[in-house]
Amino acid sequence: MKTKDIMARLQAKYPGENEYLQAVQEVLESIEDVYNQHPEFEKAKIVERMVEPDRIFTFRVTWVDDKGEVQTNTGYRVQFNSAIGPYKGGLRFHRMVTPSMLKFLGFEQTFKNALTTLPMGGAKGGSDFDPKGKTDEEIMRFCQAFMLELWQCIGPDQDIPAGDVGVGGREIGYLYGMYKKLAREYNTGVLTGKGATWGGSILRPEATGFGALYFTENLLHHAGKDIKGCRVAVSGFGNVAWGASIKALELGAKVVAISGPDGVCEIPEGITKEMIDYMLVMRASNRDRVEDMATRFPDKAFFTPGKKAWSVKCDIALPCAFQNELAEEDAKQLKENGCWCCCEVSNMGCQPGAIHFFQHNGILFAPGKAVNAGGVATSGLEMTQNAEHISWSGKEVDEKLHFIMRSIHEQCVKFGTQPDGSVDYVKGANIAGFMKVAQAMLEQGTV
Ligand code: 2IT
Repeated sequence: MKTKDIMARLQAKYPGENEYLQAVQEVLESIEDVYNQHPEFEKAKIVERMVEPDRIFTFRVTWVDDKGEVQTNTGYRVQFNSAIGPYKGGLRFHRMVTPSMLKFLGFEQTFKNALTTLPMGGAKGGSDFDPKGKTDEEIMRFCQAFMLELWQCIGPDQDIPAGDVGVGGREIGYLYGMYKKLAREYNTGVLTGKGATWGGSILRPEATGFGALYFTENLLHHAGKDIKGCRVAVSGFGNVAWGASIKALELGAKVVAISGPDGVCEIPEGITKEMIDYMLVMRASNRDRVEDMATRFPDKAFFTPGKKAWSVKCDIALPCAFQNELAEEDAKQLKENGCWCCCEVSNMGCQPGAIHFFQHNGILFAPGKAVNAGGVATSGLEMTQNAEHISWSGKEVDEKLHFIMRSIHEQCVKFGTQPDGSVDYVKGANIAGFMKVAQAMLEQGTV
């Protein structure tokens, strides 16, 4: 297998699908050497099959806004790979959603889910619906219209969606309500991220952020460092940034920045519990503005329009917002400002140039598919609880999450340790995930 040849073919076949091509390139580069040591993979054309989704559903979603105007969006579900379990992955509602974005996310999800130690295949879905400025009623009507089509594609043993950007507990509630009505199935295991009183797992809302900090602790420990007292810059203020901020504070770090599409809020004395709670209010308002934090806490948070979180002095950078949010220039600025570690929490949050810069300048770096896997892993734990008709305590879920993140770190170290003793976490995560999926595909024959 030659990455160059496969990429040339995919570029010709899917011109302009930049996020998808970027995600595939990153994985193929990492696994090429290992792959070529396995002639049985080459014979079964594992890579050629793995880069193509199993299937993609595309559907029209029509709904009526508060003014009585008819609105039309496009909905998708990309079922990427089912080698190690039923399709699993979130739904993203964002105005920029395209098939390329969901293909990149479904592809990443396949490897991430393999790392969790749980039996889940990879999928992703969503819509170009823009939640910004929408009322609660509009969100509900959109979710119901979306499920009118989606319900036929999903099921607790086939495909289990969850949240992602623009989809949280509120949206999962509306989606599940409509699913029950259409399917006349009352199995809560068809969606994860549900409310705690109707099948949701305790700690699922926090799990992506908590897991990211547990992974960061493992990585720092391996490098002989400690998170206590570190200044942490977080991008975004959504569900993931919220969970990461809670745990960073709990572990004795100081969150000195959060950001939004409008700019950055610098918080010199570190974020407080009250401010973290306010992130939930900001998210529920659908205003998509981080400036609201500075308006609410004028003595603590200082807003600068148009700037990113990476302009604030920190030790550790945690991208928690969107793909490609951290460019090579940002990586350089972080280093100039003394940053020595970046754990990518968003999916593909760092551009390739930024990752190369970190790796060549002695900055510890770990990729999203390892760092953020605690979210989907806890979704897997939610599925188990639903299937057994039980619910675990927060303590039980947290212990399992700790174990899973430790195990993901160990897999990265196993497959990513370099001759000089340093760990290439990108290689480690990609090879570990790939080997598991490839082996399963091989054993299941040519399908
Ligand atoms: O990117 C992700 O891993 C998620 N959005 C969570 C997916 C899930 O099924 O919980």
